[in-house]
Amino acid sequence: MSVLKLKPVSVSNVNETIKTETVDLGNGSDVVFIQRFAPSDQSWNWFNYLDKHIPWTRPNIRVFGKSFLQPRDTCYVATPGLTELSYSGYQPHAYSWDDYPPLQQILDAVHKALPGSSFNSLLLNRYRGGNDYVGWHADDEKLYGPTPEIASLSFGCERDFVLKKKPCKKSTDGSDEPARKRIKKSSHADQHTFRLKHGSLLVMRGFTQRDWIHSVPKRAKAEATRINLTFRRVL
Ligand SMILES: O=C(O)CCC(=O)C(=O)O
Repeated sequence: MSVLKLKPVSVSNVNETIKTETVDLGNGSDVVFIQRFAPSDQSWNWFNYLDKHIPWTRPNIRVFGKSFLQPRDTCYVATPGLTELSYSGYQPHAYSWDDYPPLQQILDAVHKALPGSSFNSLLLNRYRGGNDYVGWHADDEKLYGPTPEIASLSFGCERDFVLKKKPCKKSTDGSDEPARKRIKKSSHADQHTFRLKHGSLLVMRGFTQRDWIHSVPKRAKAEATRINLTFRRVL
């Protein structure tokens, strides 16, 4: 596990200056972490609205040829006309932003904090306790392009978000290391853990989906509900 080297900078949000930390993962990947993106009261209002009004579903998905109940609730919102999302044999219905007006308000706040961003789809996740989780994966679906910016907003129960470097592929000369690593040894850690607090925003950028996998593991002590909003841009 790494000791995070955080580079603090300040960006301007709606009315105030918020502290942003950037973790350079190496090779053109980084993570921006805003611990206090949304004030606590505002975040609880959003949590309560989403918990009650979103049409949560817990679909069956296919992993390694076997059918499983997805270990968290989900819902998908997207701008009309985009390529449809499909993962693990499941194609979610795309609801409209207009169906849930606070989502547009949240999207505007995220856009304001991340200049140049232009998200048009949102995957919502609800973890009803510590047994709910998301396993190791990368959001590397073709519809997001090679270097997607993915912004992940958390409400409710704190959970760990773990990023782990993808295992190296065997190269043609029998070495386990990719060529670019052999040329210049990397000083970057291979695993990072972020504690996702109520109202925090974590953004993965650059080649993070190509080179890293992430998960929110089970946590026996996480008894309460957590809601996560993951904004992406379908190209
Ligand atoms: O809940 C989270 O923080 C992560 C969700 C996630 O990895 C995903 O939806 O792909």
